[in-house]
Order: sequence, then structure tokens, then C-alpha cells
Amino acid sequence: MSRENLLILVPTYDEAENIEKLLTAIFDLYPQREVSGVSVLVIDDNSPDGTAAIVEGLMGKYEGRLHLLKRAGKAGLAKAYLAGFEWGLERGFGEFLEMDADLSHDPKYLPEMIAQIQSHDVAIGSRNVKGGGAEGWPFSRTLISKGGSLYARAVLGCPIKDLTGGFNMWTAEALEKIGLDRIISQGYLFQVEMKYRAWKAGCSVKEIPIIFRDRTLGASKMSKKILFEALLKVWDVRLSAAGATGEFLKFAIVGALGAATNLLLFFALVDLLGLAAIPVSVGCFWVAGTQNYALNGKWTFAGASAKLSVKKWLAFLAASLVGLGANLAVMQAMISLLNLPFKFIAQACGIVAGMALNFVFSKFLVFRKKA
Ligand SMILES: Nc1nc2c(ncn2[C@@H]2O[C@H](COP(=O)(O)OP(=O)(O)O)[C@@H](O)[C@H]2O)c(=O)[nH]1
Ligand SMILES: [Mg+2]
Repeated sequence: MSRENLLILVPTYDEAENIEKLLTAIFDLYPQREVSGVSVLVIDDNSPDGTAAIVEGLMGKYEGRLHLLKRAGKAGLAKAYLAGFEWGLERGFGEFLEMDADLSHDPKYLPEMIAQIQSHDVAIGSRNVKGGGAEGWPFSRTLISKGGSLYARAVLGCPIKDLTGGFNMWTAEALEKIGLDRIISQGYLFQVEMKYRAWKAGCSVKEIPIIFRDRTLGASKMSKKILFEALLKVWDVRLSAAGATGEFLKFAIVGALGAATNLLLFFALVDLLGLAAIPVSVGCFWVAGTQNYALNGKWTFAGASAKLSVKKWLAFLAASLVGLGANLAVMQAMISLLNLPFKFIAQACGIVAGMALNFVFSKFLVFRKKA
């Protein structure tokens, strides 16, 4: 059966020394599109070293099957790939394969990955299954990669062995199940989030052993900053993939942070400076409420309505007041109706009720998703 529709996506940033070698290797393997169905899309973020010009120079040679998506500037791997998927989906490609430009991902594995995608939704070029591995990496980088994969697996509770790798193949249906518009990761974590969401969505995943070879030309774009960011953001990935449950958990975390701010401020102004408790308490409510508003807008409900505004801020504070009212009502009702051993049990139930109400108001009114 001839395959008509595989798009190989290659993101590039300063890969002038590598890109021609990679493209030659791919097209040597698949010389005829009519037979192989293989096309390549290079996604270049305006590399200063002229990578795009090299690709343009080769387009005549590989007419109709080498494409270039030029982007304005370096915006990270995730944005590049998402733009590439969109480009390919619009043109009806049925399968997508991601690989690095630096020859770390050997094209010799393509036939096996293509064979496996016939019976799976996702095929992963994996360093962490039997027969796979990484060569040429300093010990530190191996440690980071192995440790990173284990850490991500533990946090996400996901059985995929190579979560961080970037040599992956997806069917168009898998991309649809993942929901590309819900991806929150910007950089390195993108690959982890894609695989995790695919697995969660019930995609069948096959890991194929590959030997990853460190680049010999050009420089890696990995940095310590990206790494440390990823350590925390894995949790965020897990929470955002959990839908409303995750949102509620984030909302609760934000609420707890707000309570901490409120208490600290109250302690400083009332206990240390001797100001009057009632006006300070009202002030603390506004300060903590504003903090909660900003964190919920930028984190809990991020994406739903990205821009903060005075109107939304006031609406959020109003919702918080409604929550506070519910808290008081539930607490008072429980104390008067039940014979509780401790009154704080009533207050605890009041907090939960108030938070739930505040969450519903915030989600469906304040940070409502625009159609
Ligand atoms: N378009 C685009 N490509 C990028 C960006 N960052 C990295 N890449 C490409 O992504 C691939 C993997 O990056 P690399 O630096 O090799 O990461 P490493 O293998 O983890 O050290 C390479 O093909 C890079 O050129 C970016 O911001 N935009
Ligand atoms: Mg690399």
C-alpha cells in the first residue's frame, strides 16, 4: 500500500551545519513521494545563521515535498511544533513525525517507526527501553535525561519510559485526542505533556528502541533555566490535564496562598504595629483577594480569558464576598443546628462551601471561556 501522507516536522534554530545532511539522509531513504508518501516541513524561527536560506536552496531539488515554515523569531520548541502540526492538519496529512535537526535522531529508525504507527496511535523513539540508549552525552546530561524521565513518570503516574525525548510519531487522530489547543508547555516540557495527554486520552503507545547520538555540530539550546522551570511545571501539566478537578485544586492552592498573605499582613499591621483589627481585616481581604484574582487569571484559568481587567477584578472580589457570605452562613447554621464537639468543624465546612461557590462563580462568570 502506498502511503500518501506522512509529514516529518523538523524545528530548527541555528542548524545551518546540520540541516542539509539531515534532509539528504531522509530523502535518500525515501526518494519518491509517490511511493513513500513522505514530506518534510522545516520550521525555522528566523535562525541568524541562515538555516532557512539553505532549506530554500534545496526546495527545487525536492520539489513539492520539502516545505519551510518561517517564523518571526525564537519562540521555543512548543510553538514551533504547534505551528507545524496546524500547517500539516490544514493540508490533510494523516501522520506526523517529530525529529531534531542535529542528527541526534538517526533517520535509519524511520522505517520501524512508520511500521509501528500502522497499528498504534503514537510511536516513540525511546532511549529508555531495551536496546535503546544515548551516546556522546556527558554524564551530567545523561543523568538529567534519565532523572528527568523518572521524575516526570513519578509525578504524572505515566508508564511511558522516554517522556522527554523528541523523536516521536503521531497519527492525526492522536493529535486530535491530545487537544493541541490545551497544551500549556512552552519549551522542553512540551514533549512530556504531549505524551502524557496522549496516554491519558487512551492512545495506544509503542516505544521503539533508538540510540540517541549527541550533536557533533552546532550548539544545544537546552539551558539550566529551562530545566528548573520544568521541575515545577510538570505538576502544572498534571493538574491542567485533570480538567475541572485540576482547576479546583489550583484554585484551592491559590486560596491557601491568599490566606497566608492575609494572615501575614494582618499579623504585621495589627499585632506588630497596633492598628485596629476591623479596618485592617477589610484591607487584608482586598489585598489577598487581588492576589487571588491575579493568580487565578494567570494560572488556574489561564487561557480561558488571558487578559486581566478592572471589571473582572471587581467581579472576582464580589465573588469572594459571596463565598465569604456562604462560609459564614454554613458555619452559623451548623453551630446552631448540630451538637458539634468543636466549632472549628463548622468553620471548616464553611470554608469548603465558600470556596466551592467562589470557584463556580469564578469559573463560569469571572473567567468564563469565550466561545
Ligand atoms: N524552531 C525552533 N527550533 C528550536 C528551538 N529551540 C530548539 N530548536 C530545535 O529543536 C531541536 C532540539 O534542540 P537541541 O538544541 O538539539 O536540544 P537538545 O538536543 O535537547 O540539546 C533542534 O533541531 C533545534 O534546532 C526554537 O526555539 N525554535
Ligand atoms: Mg540536540
